[in-house]
Amino acid sequence: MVTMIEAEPEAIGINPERTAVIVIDMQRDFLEPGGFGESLGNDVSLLGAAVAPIKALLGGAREKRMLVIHTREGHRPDLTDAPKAKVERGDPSTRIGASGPMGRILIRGEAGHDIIPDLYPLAGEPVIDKPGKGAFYATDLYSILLHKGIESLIVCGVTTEVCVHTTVREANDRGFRCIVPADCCASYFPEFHEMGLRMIKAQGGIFGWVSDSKKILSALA
Ligand code: C5J
Repeated sequence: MVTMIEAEPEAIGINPERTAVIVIDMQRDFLEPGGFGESLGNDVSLLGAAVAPIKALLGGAREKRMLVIHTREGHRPDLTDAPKAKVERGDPSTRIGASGPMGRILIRGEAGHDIIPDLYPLAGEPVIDKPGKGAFYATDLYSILLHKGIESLIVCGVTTEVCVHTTVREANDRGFRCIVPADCCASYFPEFHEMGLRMIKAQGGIFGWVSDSKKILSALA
């Protein structure tokens, strides 16, 4: 059954049974003080705006029994999957792998690497641990989506212009229709958030469609 979702540059029809919601990197390391985001000099409070809309979106998606997938950016404790070019940036005392108040920064298994309590995955929802910015690179996301018969994605999370954008670009090239709910994404740079969304929907929707949680929820209801 096709559900029409109000979006830009135009409305898009999806089959909820063949649509997955992907929540990108809503981790303590990005949203809470003392983690990776703050170590890079960012005001992490700016990302909090996306939490309530994502929570509402997940409520509607779960009610519809849609596939919900979560991602976490991070690395192995021995850093063997972390490119030197990524690690060797910034002050060594706050780099990836350095010790912080939530454990080692951006390292799997540490408190900071985990998803914030408000959006914690439900049992059975796949969690994809990704070493890069895109959720398809060096992960089994593509095979999960293929095996589940997924055609369309609702991609949200943080940050709009980095991991959300990279994932949408990767997904678009793999043939998935991507809808990005604007209020369910956030950035440390509000202007990058705005521009990132504009880039997705420009040129007739070059990477996908931009909508918001209320429009998606009313279409699913
Ligand atoms: C960043 C992300 N910004 N999840 N990661 O490094 O967007």
